[in-house]
Amino acid sequence: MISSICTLFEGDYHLGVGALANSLSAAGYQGTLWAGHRGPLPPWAVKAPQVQVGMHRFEVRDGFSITFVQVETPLHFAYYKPDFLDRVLTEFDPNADAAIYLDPDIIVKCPWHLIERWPSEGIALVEDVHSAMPQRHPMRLAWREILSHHGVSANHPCDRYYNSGFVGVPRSLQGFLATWSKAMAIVISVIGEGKGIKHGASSDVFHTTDQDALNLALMISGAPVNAAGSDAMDFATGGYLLSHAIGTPKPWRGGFLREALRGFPPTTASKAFLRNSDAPIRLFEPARRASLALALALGAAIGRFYRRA
Ligand SMILES: [Mn+2]
Repeated sequence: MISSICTLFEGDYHLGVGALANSLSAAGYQGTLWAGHRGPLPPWAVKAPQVQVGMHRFEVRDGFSITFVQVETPLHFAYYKPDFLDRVLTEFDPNADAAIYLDPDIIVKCPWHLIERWPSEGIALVEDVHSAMPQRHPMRLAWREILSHHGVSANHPCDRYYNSGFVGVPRSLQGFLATWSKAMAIVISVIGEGKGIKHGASSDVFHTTDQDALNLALMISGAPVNAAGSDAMDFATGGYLLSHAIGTPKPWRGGFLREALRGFPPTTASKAFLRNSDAPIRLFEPARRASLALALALGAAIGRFYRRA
């Protein structure tokens, strides 16, 4: 089974893309990472030759390259995920059996073959930090009511809530992407355009908007899910598949010491990022990397005796 992978980034999230690519390289990935972006190429890839209009190819190592795809959409990138996955299957890699989207703040920790077959005959997903969301959870009841006002029924039983940072879709379920986009359009019509990924309070009917839309799409479509637990993104201990640096500040911005003194020691995902920041793609000058590593070690030491409950 051939799974083609993609990500989306802008601004300094290119540092996350570089670390993701380094981790994919270590995992033994062969092929292309399709990286949609707004704005300039990353500083570490400025010399990447143009292969088509709006496309630049950067060789990570033998057999693995990143193709940067200039994306023209006014949408917040979180809202663009299903469209970009659809482009991978239709436009970029018509021979792939599946397309996998990974956020640029994710690191792959396991051998590639485990990820590659994950979307076989089901949507590949990881449970979110708070993953229990029973079928008749009050939020699901609210969602069903809003969808019914839009003439959409969402009665397929779901009892888990999934993270939208990693989504794998087999070609046989490509139609799921349209359902996700449609759910997104309904969410946007409710909360208004131009909003980021977090909206209002946790109790708002739509809070993590693109992710809520993903979970709505599962209720609408009844698509089979190939899920791993929240440990698979290092939200719980014992994970070995992926590491996801959710929230802020992102690990490439440092601040490990300051955060540790606020009671938030460096996360497993921050450590995974730094481990993958040097080869084959060198993301930082040695002095900068050393200072990040030192702050991370000190932050972790502080965290051994001082942390928020
Ligand atoms: Mn993320």
